[in-house]
Amino acid sequence: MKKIIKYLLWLSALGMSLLLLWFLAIRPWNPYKNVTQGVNKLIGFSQANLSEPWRITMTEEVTQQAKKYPDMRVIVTDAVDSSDRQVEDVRRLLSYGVDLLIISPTDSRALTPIVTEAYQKIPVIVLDRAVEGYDYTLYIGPDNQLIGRETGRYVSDLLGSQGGNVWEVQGRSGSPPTIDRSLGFREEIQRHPAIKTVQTVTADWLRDQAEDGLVSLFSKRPPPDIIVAQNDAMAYGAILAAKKSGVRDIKIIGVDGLEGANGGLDLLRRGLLAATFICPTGGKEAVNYAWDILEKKPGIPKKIYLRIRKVTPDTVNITTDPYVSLRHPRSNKEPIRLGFAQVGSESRWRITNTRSIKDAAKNAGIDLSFVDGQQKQENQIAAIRSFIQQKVDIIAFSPIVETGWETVLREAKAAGIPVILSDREVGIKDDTLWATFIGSDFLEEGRRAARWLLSYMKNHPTVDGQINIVELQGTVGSAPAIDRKRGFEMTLASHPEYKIIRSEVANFYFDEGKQVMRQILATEKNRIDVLFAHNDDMALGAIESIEAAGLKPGKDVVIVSVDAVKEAFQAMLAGKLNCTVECTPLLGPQLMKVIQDYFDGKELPTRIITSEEVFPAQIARSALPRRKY
Ligand code: GYE
Repeated sequence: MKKIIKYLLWLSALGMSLLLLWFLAIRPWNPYKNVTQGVNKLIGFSQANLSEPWRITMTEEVTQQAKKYPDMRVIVTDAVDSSDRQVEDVRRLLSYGVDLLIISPTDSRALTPIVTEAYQKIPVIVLDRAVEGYDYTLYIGPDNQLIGRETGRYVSDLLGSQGGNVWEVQGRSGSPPTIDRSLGFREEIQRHPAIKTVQTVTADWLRDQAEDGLVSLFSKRPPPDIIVAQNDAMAYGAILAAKKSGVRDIKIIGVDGLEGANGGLDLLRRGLLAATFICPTGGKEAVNYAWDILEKKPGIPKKIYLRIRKVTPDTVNITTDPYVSLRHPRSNKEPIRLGFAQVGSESRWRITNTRSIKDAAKNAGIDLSFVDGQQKQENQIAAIRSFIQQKVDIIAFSPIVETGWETVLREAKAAGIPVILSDREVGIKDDTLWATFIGSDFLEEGRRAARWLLSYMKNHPTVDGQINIVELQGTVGSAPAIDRKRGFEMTLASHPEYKIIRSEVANFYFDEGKQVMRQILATEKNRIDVLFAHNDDMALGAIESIEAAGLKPGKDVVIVSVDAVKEAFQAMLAGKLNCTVECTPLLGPQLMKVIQDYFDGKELPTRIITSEEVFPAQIARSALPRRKY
């Protein structure tokens, strides 16, 4: 009997421990279980490391901002700069049941797969270092190429026409900020042949590594005129190295612009730095958007590029947003008065865009003065001038072309009226002339059209392997025409069998698309394999001419276009169009949100890029019911 009882006790103990093990296996231990009980918005924040001052500031911003939201909690993990560790961190956060993930990757390539996995389950905000592809809800970060270009511009200002030598201190090699800042810097420097970048040092964003690397370089090479460091920590390393090596009269430039001892602003005030670029961490914005996303607010963009600002010894004590000081007081009672100068009504896209802006202004209680520029830049300029005279609170416009706006934008700034660029950008370097840009990444749209074509033609080869392309361009000098063409050509550049045999302008119009295609068919009829149209309207017009010429659109001629309007889906269902790349015209709600954010005193990012997809014909039927335009 005793033996049976002993045996049963053993058995139940074994059973209990197996149950416990199984339970722990299926529900890993969650140390935050009690503090997150009943919390509606549980955010997981996976940070790359907590050793860099900039990342410590980012994490503080996230935790502080979250406290402003009643039922939001944030769990922070520190990957101590290990990608493997960070992948584990994300897995653990997912197992805790977080509602949204914010991640600042250690390494873009290494973290892309786990970010894609998380994105299939919950919304994901990627902060600072981008991941590859588009499997995330929102990316927030600085425009690193812009930082590089701005640094290059300041170096050329400092050195003047006689030029000089520059050393570049780079962050971790292969990381997107390192690549993009260097790309932008060299793009700018190469415009000044007298300036030579004679040395590059890699210092992984760390002060010590920069200091050691530069001390050894100073012992071997004559010192340069300027050292450009890709963050302030490395710039501080350069300052210490110069001191140690007895090097004087050298100018050092950094990036980040943090407060605190030996932070960029402190080094500036002590006259040790020639300049730095305030680079917001995005922590605050990430939490604000996490809230909006979990509240299912409309108009969540795909990318937000935060505004950077150059700070020099003369400007280190001036306030932040250049527009803050210009904003004239408003009594809360009056509705915000917005002046909007539209391009015209050239396409289905444009007509939808106009409706979206008018409806959103009404819904937001914003008093809208709307002018249709009828495809003429002078009409838009005249409209902006009349808005300035009417002393509206804010102006927004869709620049028909990239150039010719500097004068009128300076007039608006002088009048203290902020300007928002909607849909299209201007080709002006001085980004203090507008408060922000909202619209699409046209370069990426061109790349997407070409990527789709490459994958499609693999399964639909031409007889001779050559692929002859006809391109219908939008308005000459307009941002979408310039960048869609560049993105398309960039992606096909390494495929010599793809040839653009004719490229003609049809100004985004249906009729012009039809007419120009008819002219092209007259001479090129049997040589055309593909039509790339910069918008659906021109493609739909061209389809009629292709049919009239006795060819089958979508079969004899493969057609890819941009916008993704409803009529393009119908053409795909009819087998006459093969693919359309989305470019959303529904910018109204985002524009009104940005205007309200502005008058709520929030600092606006430099660029807000909308979220978009690609629609090949085979998914047109399932996608059509969800289409809003
Ligand atoms: O693609 C086209 C419209 O600026 C993105 O302009 C817009 C373009 C759009 O005419 O249909």
